[in-house]
Amino acid sequence: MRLSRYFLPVLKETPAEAQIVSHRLMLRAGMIKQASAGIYSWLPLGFRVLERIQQIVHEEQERAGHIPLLMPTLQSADLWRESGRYDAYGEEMLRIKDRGGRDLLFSPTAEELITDIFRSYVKSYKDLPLTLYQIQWKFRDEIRPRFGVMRGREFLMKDGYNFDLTKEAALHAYNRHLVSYLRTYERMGLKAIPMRADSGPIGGEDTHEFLVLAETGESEVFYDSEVTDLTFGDRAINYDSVEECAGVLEEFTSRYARTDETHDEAVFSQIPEERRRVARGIEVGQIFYFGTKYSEPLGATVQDGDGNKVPVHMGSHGIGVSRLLGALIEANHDDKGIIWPEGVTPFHCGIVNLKQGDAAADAACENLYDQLKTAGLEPLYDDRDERAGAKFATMDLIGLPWRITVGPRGLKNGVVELTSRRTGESVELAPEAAVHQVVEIYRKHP
Ligand code: P5A
Repeated sequence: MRLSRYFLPVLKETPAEAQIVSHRLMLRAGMIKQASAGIYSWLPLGFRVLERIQQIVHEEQERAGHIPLLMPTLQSADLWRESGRYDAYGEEMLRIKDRGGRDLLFSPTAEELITDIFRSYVKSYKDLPLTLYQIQWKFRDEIRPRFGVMRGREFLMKDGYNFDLTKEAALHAYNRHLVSYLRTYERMGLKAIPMRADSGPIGGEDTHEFLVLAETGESEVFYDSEVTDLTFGDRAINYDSVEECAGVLEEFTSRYARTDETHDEAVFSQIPEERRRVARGIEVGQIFYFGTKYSEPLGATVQDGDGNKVPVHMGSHGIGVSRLLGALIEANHDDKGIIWPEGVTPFHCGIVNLKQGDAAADAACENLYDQLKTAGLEPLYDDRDERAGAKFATMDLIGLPWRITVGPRGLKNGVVELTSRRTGESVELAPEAAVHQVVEIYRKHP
């Protein structure tokens, strides 16, 4: 992409309404624009990151054997009356009437609708296990939408639902989701810690939230510092193996890590004092096992091996896709702007032309641009007729992890400069070597 032809409405001023750094930077970097309270338009740069996050979520879900589909945002109230949640959900549910006076609602979650799909088609245990998921907009009429996309009213969620014959099989699905979520967040360059939580209006006893530690997080959390040392890494996992998935769950959840809703001071105080931590976190996902809470009232049954009709065991599993942008920026920024991890960056590499209109500089930039694109990367070339300082400020603000700077002086010596946004360190290289280095870096972040 050439910046001169892109739509990147960066702001010079710090928006007064934004209280936390991620919200400020998303507005300043021209990623989002508030449409009304808690509802945002996704401008091109923000939309790109949103898409990259979705791509990682899809890849990791499919790797775990989960199947994507898409359900509507507007749902009939009747289905929610069947489960008993139409009244129970309260003020957070946006209720709508159509012209025929029928009650609709904007889906805050989709346990009812997916259960209706399931009961319409699946009749035998032989079709199990089954996990279906979507990435779709949700609406929750939060009392206090705030912090930009972090607590929106309209927000993008990955929501998945597992259907299993037995409780044991459904708990395997729970563990499988835990593993796939660990991988998903790590690929984005985020450390998200599973913590025992409360299930709220979704229901069930077994539930973990995934929290990214951040001072601006809305949840108070209590944990054993040893949990922050754990990483999943690139180990191979067989998602069909009950033992392997249970082993990962054990490894990642046996130490104390809880949100304030489930915190138990008596248990916490038994951890050696130097390992006890009280902090704040951003909830970027949550997994649930709730058994037959929806399958029973909605009649989602299958025939088991003995020919008996039994309600299926279910769980649901959510990732806060749009909230993740806020969490990523809270965890990756400095006073100049955002610092995207390679896994989610909107463009792989910036190209800054220090002297637009200089024949040698222009030609070298065009060459770099073509070579990066040929290698399958997406560069952002700042080809505007602007001062170098302004170009650097824009690149630092939007946070591309790598920048190649091209100027007539360097070119006379046959070099350009490759700079890491994170460390600020630069190296001088021949243009082809700079391209090679960037390509190598991204080979590790497919
Ligand atoms: C699991 C999937 C559920 O709704 N039903 C389907 C279950 N879980 S949840 O924890 O309530 O939501 C899943 C994730 O969505 C994000 N989230 C939000 N993001 C932005 N703004 C909001 N107002 C908001 N509410 C929830 C969180 O990341 C949450 O973990």
